[in-house]
Amino acid sequence: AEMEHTFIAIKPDGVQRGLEFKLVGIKVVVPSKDFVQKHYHDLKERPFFNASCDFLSSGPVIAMVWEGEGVIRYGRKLIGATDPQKSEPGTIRGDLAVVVGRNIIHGSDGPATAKDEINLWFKPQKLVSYTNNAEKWIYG
Ligand code: DAT
Ligand code: MG
Repeated sequence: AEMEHTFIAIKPDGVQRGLEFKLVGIKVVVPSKDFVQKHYHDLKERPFFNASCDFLSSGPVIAMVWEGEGVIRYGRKLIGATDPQKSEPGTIRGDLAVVVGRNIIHGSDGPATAKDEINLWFKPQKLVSYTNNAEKWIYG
């Protein structure tokens, strides 16, 4: 049987209903080892640096930029602790991962790293800037 592909798109109403944070960038990419060494540069003295870089460059990554007040801290809260064994139930790592070297998801740990990581992963013109229609009823 032939492998199928389907196109899925969130339509403007789904994007703008404003129930959560705003997704402003997304792509699927297989990053090179050289690239992920830049992503994890803060960890280069750590014993798990090389293994983490091998892992992150081992296949497709879905990279996203989310926007909103408190989104950095809230993103980390949803993701859970670095070690899935220490992540609360209900967090992504707590529910879906078992060991620290395979913790399935990354989130920037603060404003400075968020800025650096977004710059590394996305060209500015690939991020969208838009005003949610609901904001026009609040701010004019
Ligand atoms: P986080 O991804 O929660 O920001 P980190 O920045 O300290 O955690 O480390 C980056 C990744 O490196 C982490 O998601 C998984 C891996 N890692 C961290 N600590 C580790 C450890 N003690 N042993 C093995 N891998 C580890
Ligand atoms: Mg980190």
